[in-house]
Amino acid sequence: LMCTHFTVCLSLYPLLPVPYFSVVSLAHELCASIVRSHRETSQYRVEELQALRWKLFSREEIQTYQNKSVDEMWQHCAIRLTDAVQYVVEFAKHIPGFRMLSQNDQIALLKTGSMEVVLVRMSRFFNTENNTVFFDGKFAGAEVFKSLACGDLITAVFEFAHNMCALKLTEHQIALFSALVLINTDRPCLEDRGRVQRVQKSVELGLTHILHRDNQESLMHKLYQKMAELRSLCSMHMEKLRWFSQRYPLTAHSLFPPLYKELFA
Ligand code: CLR
Repeated sequence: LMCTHFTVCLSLYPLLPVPYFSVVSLAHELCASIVRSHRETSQYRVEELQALRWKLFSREEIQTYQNKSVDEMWQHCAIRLTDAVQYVVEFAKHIPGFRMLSQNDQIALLKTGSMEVVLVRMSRFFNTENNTVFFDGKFAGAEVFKSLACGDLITAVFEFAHNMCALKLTEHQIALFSALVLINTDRPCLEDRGRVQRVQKSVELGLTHILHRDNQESLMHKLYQKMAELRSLCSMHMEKLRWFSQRYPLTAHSLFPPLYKELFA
């Protein structure tokens, strides 16, 4: 195959008499790049996280987090989240077709999608046996985040992670699903929706391909449901952020990482 730009090939596919095998091999290559990009940007391998499961915060350590002031804890979490977002940006750059989009469209997709992908990725860092998440080097329960004063958001995020884990997705499936969450034509402020749609179609084809291969086509429907849940979680995050910025304008303005402000403010 002489074709290096997958999306062009896939969008031409209905017009050209392309043999079925070459469509499959394109989907296969697209999946391979997305899976590789996911692996290289996922910070920890699943086995590594599995091995760290026994590391839990002590009572004293939990107390220390709970005794932090609201703005201190927000700043701390904003830094951790921004770090995670940076890896998602790196992941996005290697989704075939993403870099062909205009700079504005890349930013528009990341602005709404990066937090959603962080939440998808959170399920890899989550232990359903005790409902804890890997945070600051150890596993933390929801109570660790008490001083953020947004218990409803934390409860919803933990519940989402728990339900995501119940789907028992493979690393391949998580990679393709993350790409689909990011490349979304429903996002506001897109300049060239048509081009985004072509990339989206190719990622969709890739996900369909691996679900078919894994004999789990029924997952597709559940994943679309998860996308709707992600949307409401992220609008809740934005709402909390607005609340916080009103109450603590100084912290929000001068102590949040620039990328966090740029993407969410
Ligand atoms: C998600 C997967 C990333 C690594 C990672 C880093 C930071 C973690 C995040 C994961 C999950 C969600 C998290 C976050 C830090 C704070 C945040 C635990 C594991 C909680 C939900 C608090 C959100 C607070 C906002 C309202 C500021 O690869």
